[in-house]
Amino acid sequence: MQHSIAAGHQSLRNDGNFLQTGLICVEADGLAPFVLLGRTIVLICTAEDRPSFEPGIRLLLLSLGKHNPDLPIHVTFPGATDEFVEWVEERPKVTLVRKPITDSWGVNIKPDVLLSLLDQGHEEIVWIDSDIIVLQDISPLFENLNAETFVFTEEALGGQGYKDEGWRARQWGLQVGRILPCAVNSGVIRVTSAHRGLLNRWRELMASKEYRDVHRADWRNRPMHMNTDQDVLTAILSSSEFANVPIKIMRRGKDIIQYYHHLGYTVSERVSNMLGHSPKLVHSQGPKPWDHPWERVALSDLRRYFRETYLDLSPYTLAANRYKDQLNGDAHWLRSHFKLSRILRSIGFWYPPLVGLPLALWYDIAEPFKQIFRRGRARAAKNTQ
Ligand SMILES: [Mn+2]
Repeated sequence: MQHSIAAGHQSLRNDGNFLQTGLICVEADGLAPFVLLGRTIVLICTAEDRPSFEPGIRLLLLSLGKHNPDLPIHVTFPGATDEFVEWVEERPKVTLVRKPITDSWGVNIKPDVLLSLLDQGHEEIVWIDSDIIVLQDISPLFENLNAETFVFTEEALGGQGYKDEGWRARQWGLQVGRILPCAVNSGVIRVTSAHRGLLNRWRELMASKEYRDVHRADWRNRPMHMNTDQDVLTAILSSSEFANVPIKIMRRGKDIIQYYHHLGYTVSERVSNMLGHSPKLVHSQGPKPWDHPWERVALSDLRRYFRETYLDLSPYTLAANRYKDQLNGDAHWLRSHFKLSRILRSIGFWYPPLVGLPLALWYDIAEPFKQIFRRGRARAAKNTQ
C-alpha cells in the first residue's frame, strides 16, 4: 500500500484526486478512517455526475462550512472544472474526487459511494444530496444513535406514492416484513459498517437487468417501484430480510423541508417552524431553481403562474441568497422572476415560513377538493366502461 501523509496542505494526485481531512492529509490506496483527536467522526458525502449541479454542490459545501465547520466532506464530482477545484482548495475540510467511483454511474451511485467509503475505513457516513442546503448544525440529528440505526428522510408529501404500505416490496417480489410509515426519500441517509448487507442488496437490485432495462426506456413508463433509487430502498427496508434494521426517520417539515411541487412546504409545517421547530435542512426536489428556464408566464395561465411562483418562493432559494457573494458563479437565478414573488418575498421579510404562505394556503385548501374531483372523475370513467 502506497501512502504519504502531509500536514497543513493539500496534495493533488496525478489522476486528479486529492484527499484531505484538514488536520492531516492522507494519500493512500487503502485509507485510514478520518480520525480527530483519537475519535472516529462522521464523514459527510455527496456525489454528482451532472455538471449543471455545480451551484447546488457549492451551496451544500458553503452551508456545511458555516454550520458544521468541523465535519469532513467527501465530494465525487467528475464534472468539476479547474475553477471549481481552485474554489474547493480554499475549503480545508473538503475532499474532492474527480474520477467516477464505478462504471455503473447514475441511478445506483449512492450504495456504490457509501460502500466504497466504508471500504476505505470510515465508520459512519452521512450522504447528503447535492440539492440540499444545511440551515443549522445538523449533528443533533445523528447523536445518540447506535451503529445499527439506519437514518433516512420522509418522502415529500406530494411525492409519488407517499404512502407505500409494503407495495414496493411486493412489486419486487420480496416478502413484506414491516410497513414503513411513509416512502423513503434518500436525500439524506446515515449508514455505518453495520449496513453493508443492506447497501449490497440495494446495489444488487439496481444492477438487475430488469431495473436497468426500465431505466434505459422512456422514464414516463417506469413502474413506481423502480422509479428511482429510493423506491428500491423503500422495498428493501420493508422486506422481511431487513425488517429488523432499526430506523430513524427525519421528519418532513420538522427536520427537513422537502420542497417538492405544490405541497412542498405546507401551512402546518410553516406554523410549526414559526413556533420554533426550525428544520435543519432544505431539499430542493423536482425542478432546480438554478437550472430552471424561468420563462415568462401570462397571468391568464393562472395555474402555471402559481406553480412557477411557488418554485420562485422556494425556501431553498431564500437560504441560497445568504451565500450570494460566495457563489463565484451565476447568482442571477436568485432574483425574483415574477411580480408576485417579488411582492411576497418583501412582505414576508424574506422569512421562509412567511414568504409563500398565501400560496401554500391556497394549495392546502384546494388539495382536498382536487382529490374529491379526481376520485369522482375516476368513478365516472369506471361507470362508463
Ligand atoms: Mn435530491
